[in-house]
Amino acid sequence: MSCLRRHSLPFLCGKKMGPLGATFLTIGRNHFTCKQRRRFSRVLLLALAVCLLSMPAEAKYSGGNGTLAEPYLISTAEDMNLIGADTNDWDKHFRLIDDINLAAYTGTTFNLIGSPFNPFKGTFDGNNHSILNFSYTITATDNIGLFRYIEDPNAEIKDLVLVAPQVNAGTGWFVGALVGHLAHGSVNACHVRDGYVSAQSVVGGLVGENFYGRIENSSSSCLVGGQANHVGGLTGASRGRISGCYSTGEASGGNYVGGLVGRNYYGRVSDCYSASDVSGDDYIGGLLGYNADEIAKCYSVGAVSGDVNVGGLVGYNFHFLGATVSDSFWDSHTSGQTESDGGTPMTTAGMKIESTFTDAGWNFLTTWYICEQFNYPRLAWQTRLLADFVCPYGVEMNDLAAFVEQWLLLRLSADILPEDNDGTANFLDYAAFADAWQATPASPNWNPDCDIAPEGGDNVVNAADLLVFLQQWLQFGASYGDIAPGEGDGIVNLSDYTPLADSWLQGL
Ligand SMILES: [Ca+2]
Ligand SMILES: [Ca+2]
Ligand SMILES: [Ca+2]
Ligand SMILES: [Ca+2]
Repeated sequence: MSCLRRHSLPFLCGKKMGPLGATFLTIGRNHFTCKQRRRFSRVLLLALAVCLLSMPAEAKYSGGNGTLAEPYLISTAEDMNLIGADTNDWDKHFRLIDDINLAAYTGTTFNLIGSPFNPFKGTFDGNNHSILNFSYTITATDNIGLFRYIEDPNAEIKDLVLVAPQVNAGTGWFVGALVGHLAHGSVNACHVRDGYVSAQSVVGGLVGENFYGRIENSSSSCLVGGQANHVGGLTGASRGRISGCYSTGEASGGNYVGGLVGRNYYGRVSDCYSASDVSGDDYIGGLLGYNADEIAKCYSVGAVSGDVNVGGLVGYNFHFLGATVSDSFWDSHTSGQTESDGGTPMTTAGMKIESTFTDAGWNFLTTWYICEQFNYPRLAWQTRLLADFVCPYGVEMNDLAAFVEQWLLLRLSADILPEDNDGTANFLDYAAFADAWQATPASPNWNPDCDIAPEGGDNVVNAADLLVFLQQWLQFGASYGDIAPGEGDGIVNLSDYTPLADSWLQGL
């Protein structure tokens, strides 16, 4: 067969060519031998293949590639809604890089992430950002939450705030604002604020069911309602680990209702508290409705009401199975309950004294703190606002009064200790100063805070610094009031008033 006959389109030298290749070869046909053309066509095909392979894949989300090192970046509501649309991504890693608002999605329009048949196995790092207005309404489906179903020991949701989520799953089971069903994975430092969650059974403000997973350093401020059983401010039912968590708001349902957890089948609940009001029929407790394992170092203060097995802290504790409640308290006044199946009743005043808790082995160095006589204990991770200078918690009249006292005061350079300054130079500061005497940056006893003269320092602590120190001895200067700009500028004035006004009545 002659080359020219075989050359007739669309077959060219025995190979089927696309229109592009045909055009190139047509141009060259008068100048190349058939062998040359064949070689040329091979090179062209190879070049095309290389071109196609080297084209970047269609960009997904707002960047990243879904690995742990380079998680997919989520910066918009559309990005967030894409995760649930692609089951292939449910073992990938994600990071939120901006606050996002999901108000555009109502009913069932938002794509929930993970399913019982295809659980989410990846990680989602909220990066301390917020997701606002997540809402989902459905009449009768189980496992509902922003993440429907998580199942993997390494799956993790962390550092995320859900603001004003609204979830109503009708007669569905296993429902929480953040996670419906959490199997083996972990939820760490996640918070629900001003939420509403309603379903039939196993309902929690944060997580519906904790199934051998871990919930740590998280909180829920929610109205949580179950038409039937297993309702908790934080989680409806738990067979896992819960620590460093709290709930506020309201939990109401039929049986097994608790301010924090409706029913604890298995696992330890420790260093937690509930201020949620609780109501239901049977197995109703301020912290836990029904406990079958271990509760330690917890307290509750919410109002509790029910018919049978009602307790200020725990409604029913399954002693026969070895279930325990240790070093835990409830406010026998605010709860309206003098009885509990475990725990120690305490007056409101007693609940606001640190020694009540430290005597029971609570850790007020790293786990808890308290505004004694004003407030109940809080978890150490609940950082106080910058302008919350003095007790009680929150930016209120006492903070304003303290601030006014510091008005126009200068911060003393010799106020070295304590670290957050006490506004005066006294023996405490002198001790630090003496320790650093004659030091330079090369010395083991160097402390740059003691190099206070000349202004800006001269890398030695000597007589010039001592002179300034003595001038400030027992003087009164600014301490906590200097909170702006940045780390403070040495004087308490209008720029410090701004953050106070901005956070007024917050953190209470
Ligand atoms: Ca305060
Ligand atoms: Ca001082
Ligand atoms: Ca100096
Ligand atoms: Ca200032």
